[in-house]
Amino acid sequence: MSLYLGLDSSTQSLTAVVLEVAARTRIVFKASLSFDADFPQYGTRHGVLAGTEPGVVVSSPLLWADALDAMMGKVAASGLDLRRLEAIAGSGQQHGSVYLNASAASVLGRLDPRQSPAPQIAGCLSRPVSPIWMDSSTSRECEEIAAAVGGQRVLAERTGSRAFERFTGPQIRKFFRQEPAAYAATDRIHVVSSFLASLLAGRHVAIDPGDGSGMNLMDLATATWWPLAVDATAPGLAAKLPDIAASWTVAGTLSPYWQSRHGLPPARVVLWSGDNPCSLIGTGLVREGLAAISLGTSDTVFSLMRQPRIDPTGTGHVFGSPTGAFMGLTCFANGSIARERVRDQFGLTWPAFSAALAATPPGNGGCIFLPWFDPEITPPVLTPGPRRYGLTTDDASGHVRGVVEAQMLSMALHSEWMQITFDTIHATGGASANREILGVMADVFGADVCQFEVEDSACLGAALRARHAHAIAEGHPLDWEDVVRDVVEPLIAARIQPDRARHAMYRDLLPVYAACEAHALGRGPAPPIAGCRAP
Ligand code: ADP
Ligand code: XUL
Repeated sequence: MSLYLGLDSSTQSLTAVVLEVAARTRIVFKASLSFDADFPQYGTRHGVLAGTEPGVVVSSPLLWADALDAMMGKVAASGLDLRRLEAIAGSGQQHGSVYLNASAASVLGRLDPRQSPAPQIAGCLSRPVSPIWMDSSTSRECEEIAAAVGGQRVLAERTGSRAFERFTGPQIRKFFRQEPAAYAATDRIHVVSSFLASLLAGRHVAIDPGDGSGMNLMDLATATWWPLAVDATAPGLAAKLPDIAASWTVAGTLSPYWQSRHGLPPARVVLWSGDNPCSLIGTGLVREGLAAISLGTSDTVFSLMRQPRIDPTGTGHVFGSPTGAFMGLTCFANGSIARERVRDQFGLTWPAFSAALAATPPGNGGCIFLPWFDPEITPPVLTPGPRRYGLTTDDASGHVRGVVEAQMLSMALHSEWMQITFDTIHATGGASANREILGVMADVFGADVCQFEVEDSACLGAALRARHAHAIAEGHPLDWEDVVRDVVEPLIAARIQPDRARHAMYRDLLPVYAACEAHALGRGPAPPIAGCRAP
């Protein structure tokens, strides 16, 4: 019997899952720490620090390190026989970057086990904060990088995405431009995933192609840094970037720090990846023809791709998959946070939100609500503010249905570029516990929707990746289908089926939704809203 630990450092929390592999694979430990509630000394709200300028969204790498320490303490106190812990892998919110000076290389390897990691690595940061995926402040840098490599289309074909504000490359360029001295003092730039893996291994480790492809810096076909993009981003950047290595690379063993501090064994530390690539594994999308929707802080829709197909509309991404193939993904910033805004605005609980959704007619009487509370990634909206078509501001249930329908219609519209035919959606993320929301998903997509026992598929995917990499390191590789068997089983009894008549209604509503989007973005005439309430 062997144990494998998966960790997921997401926007708002750190989660851990331990898998036990015997005749069957099962989950024997699960725990979660909330950044806001469990680490109030950092003063985050929804996992982020209060912004200084519009569009700027940062968090604290020391908070992530403290949370990792607390979680390793919880794992150590779990009562599991941790001598059987073979390997650890992790998942990180994508795109966020951590800036370290030259002292990190030695400090990471000789942390004092009597103290928590945060105060010990504070002096290694050449930038005290980390810009994260919600940041939308780098439009200028996006334009500059795209122009320098021959245009957005060239950048997308080479790296899998056009330049996006939240991607690491544009963020690095902005840091170089605004704080040249601090940039010069930076020896290594990690993403969230490779930073936390480096802490565990006690030395700088590589970035995997899943997270490397979220930087606008990696050549997707070869999984190596693309010199033209690296040079277009900032001078001297090539020397500051970690290596890129296959997702199943063993970076080392758990450093002596974790062994002494928490009595953990020298388990293998496998490269971490991004949360979406890990979710691909944790929702069982290890072959083409399946799709998943994650309803986390962000909402994402994704699917495995054997060959990369770039989004001609420029909204979607192609990332590396931890299987060695590729994944298509479209990301929506106004996910759970927008649902929460509506819930809180009308003083609802989640059960009351669900009841309001169930009590409102599908199609919302023809009203459309665009829930762009925060800057939106898809479609790009830099000046936030919700837009209402036919909806009065005091209509609580109209807003509840409006936010969910708009999110689902937007996902359907902006995932067409992936050209995947699927009849089942694997739902994951915190809000996938809500069956009323999943009902709207099933009706809009005309597909069955499955729930899973583990809602944090990124964390589960990380644990499964640990197992996969360990098997390779032991010389007896496993098929991915075998890796995900037993644990990533959709809950059959919980399958939600679409209603054909409602699906037909949503198909007719999709062009109306698209027209509202176009109108709100100043790209089209006022849409023909039929049967809506007075504006
Ligand atoms: P992260 O992206 O940080 O990993 P999670 O996947 O953990 O986020 O999702 C957390 C979110 O799930 C919360 O912010 C909350 O809005 C949402 N959530 C939790 N329970 C429900 C529910 N019953 N209905 C709708 N949303 C929910
Ligand atoms: C994906 C994206 C988000 C983050 C946070 O491109 O920006 O989904 O990974 O979870």
